[in-house]
Amino acid sequence: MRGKILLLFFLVFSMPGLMMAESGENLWLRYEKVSNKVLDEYSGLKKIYVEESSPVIEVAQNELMKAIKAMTSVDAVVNKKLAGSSILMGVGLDEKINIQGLKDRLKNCGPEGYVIQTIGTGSDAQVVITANSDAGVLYGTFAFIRMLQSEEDIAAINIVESPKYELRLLNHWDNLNGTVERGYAGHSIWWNREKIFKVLKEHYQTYARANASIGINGTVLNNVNAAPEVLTDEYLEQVVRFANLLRPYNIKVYLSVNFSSPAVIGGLEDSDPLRDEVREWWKDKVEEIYEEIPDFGGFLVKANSEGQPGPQDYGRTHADGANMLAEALEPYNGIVMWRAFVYAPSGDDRAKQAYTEFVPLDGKFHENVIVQVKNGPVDFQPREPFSPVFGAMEETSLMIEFQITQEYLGFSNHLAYLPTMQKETFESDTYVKGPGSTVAKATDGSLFNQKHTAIAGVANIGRDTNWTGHHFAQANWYAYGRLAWDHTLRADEIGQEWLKMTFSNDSAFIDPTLNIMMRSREAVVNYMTPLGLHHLMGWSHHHGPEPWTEIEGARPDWLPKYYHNASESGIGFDRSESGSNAVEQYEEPLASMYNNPKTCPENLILWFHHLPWDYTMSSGLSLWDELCYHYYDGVEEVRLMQKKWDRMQGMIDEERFEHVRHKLKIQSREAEWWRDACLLYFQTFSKMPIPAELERPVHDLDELKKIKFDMTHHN
Ligand code: BDP
Repeated sequence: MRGKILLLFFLVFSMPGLMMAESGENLWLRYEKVSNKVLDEYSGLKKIYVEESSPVIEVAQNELMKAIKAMTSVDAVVNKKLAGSSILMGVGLDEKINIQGLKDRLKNCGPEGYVIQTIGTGSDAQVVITANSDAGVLYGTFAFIRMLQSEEDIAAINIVESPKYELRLLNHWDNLNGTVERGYAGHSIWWNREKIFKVLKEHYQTYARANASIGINGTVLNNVNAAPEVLTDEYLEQVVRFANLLRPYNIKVYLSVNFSSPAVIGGLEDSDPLRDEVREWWKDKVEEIYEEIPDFGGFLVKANSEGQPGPQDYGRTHADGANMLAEALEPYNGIVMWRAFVYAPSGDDRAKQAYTEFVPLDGKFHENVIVQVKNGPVDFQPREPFSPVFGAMEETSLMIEFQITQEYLGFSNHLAYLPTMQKETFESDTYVKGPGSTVAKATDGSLFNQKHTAIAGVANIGRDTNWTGHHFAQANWYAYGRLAWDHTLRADEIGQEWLKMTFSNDSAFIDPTLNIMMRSREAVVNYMTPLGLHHLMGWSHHHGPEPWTEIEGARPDWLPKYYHNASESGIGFDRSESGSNAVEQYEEPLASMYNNPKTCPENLILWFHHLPWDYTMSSGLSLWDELCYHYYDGVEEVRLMQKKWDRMQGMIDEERFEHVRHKLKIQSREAEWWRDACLLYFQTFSKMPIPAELERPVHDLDELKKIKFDMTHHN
């Protein structure tokens, strides 16, 4: 009997990936043992030849050795000779080995791309990982490791890759006091940490490795609502340390700066960008930074937006402000990322304001300025049309900003796989240069001759052990990086990669789980803001539903009623010609298509139109009934997600399984909360019944209105 128990114990704990409790701290870099299926083949990876070492190459080499050891138990060694090595890595290999076409392939992979190629066969086979730069070798190495993790066949690899965007950044909205604006995974990993380096070095290395593995090459360390103090010695000292730590991973650091810094910390009278003294102050500050961080990336600026100071405070334009900083950074090849997320209290439709303020400035920005535009015209909603600024500024480098942290999609409580949403934006056709002028092409340099191409994602990273609060939120970090590298990748293929590395290579696990992920974002849209509704969230926390909220003294365009306009006459924001005419900012045929409710895509219909409750939808249902079905579908989908997930028990470690199960339970409850709050509230205007075949709401409207959302558990 005892023997049997021991055997069982042995079997359970020797099975790769099963049962061992996992916290998620290693992200997708777990390096589980590969299965017997590929072990033989992979065990041949014994000798590594490295052409010219450097700190970056050393990182790549160490990672590879560590991964091979963990996955195959082989202690790979560095071989001084090219001949007989199983892996050849480094820059300049094309000079040493004769592979037909390699030089041409290297020409196609730009400064940070790579070539991975197998030469020879059988026991003589060699894997070559080469590039035009050390960074390219680093990315190629991680790509190769990813293949091993996914148990891909490595007998005949032939890959040429190059990133679509030059600068691939994370934006951390981290405050110097250690809190994270819109962060739901604990406090800041950067600021207000006691023994910053000694204890946390490994932690930072995981951060750096994870980002390098997906091609992130820049990180903004502090909140766009920037404290001027970040530019004081006290904080710059820390920035220097972070820069040193991240450099071998090819990650540059950037800072968000407060436009009033010259006045606030420099003691100047004001921060007028056209005053010499102010310009000098910035030049000196920039020089000071570059003395310590020669590869400093540059500045991110939120100006004249939501109360932040900016050039308009002095009657100057965004271009005046951006160009002043650009001049200071230019000698060092630094970049200014100037955000277009602006909205003045002018009373004009908020969705129009970025375009109204920025498009007239096209061509006026210096070459090292990139205008950073949120994916949609309002604010990271579960579904928005693309921002009409994309494609409208041909003479300016434009970059897209996505939000990875789920400010409006259920925080770290809801499973919402975001690439399906991001792909929707990338693939939206702006028509600015005729059909096929997608947002991706309008930003990656293929449509316009942008000086710089870049992309930013607002990070969902915090001090939680699993980094992102929800295990599945790690997928959004991972996928953002993969899409920043190549926006043509499909959301499902990225999801599959991530699942394999993060959980298991077993298709019995992957297929249903991928299905959960792929349907999750639409579920959130349905139970929160279907048919183009938006911003129905509580006005400050942005979590639960508060379509009814009225706050004395608050800006109307911060409140849900401004957006949904529900009344007895109907619901929706009229942005057609007869309303705010936001449709006009889009190129034809989009402008006409959006302008007419009959041709407007129904998933955006209430974004562009105010329609009566009995308006007939393409399904033949009334708008009210259609709305009800969408809200109910959203809830049903989450229940289905729960059922599918429950069946995964035993296929992965219990710890992560239970954690996700618990989160899904919360999501399911909150989906009902959303559905009931919105429908019961809108019903007070529509005065129409919820279709009889649907279950009855589980809440009471008056009770729901009393819920006071408590943010303290979410930060
Ligand atoms: C909004 C957030 C706010 C940010 C702002 C921004 O609610 O916290 O400061 O975006 O992007 O979504 O600047």
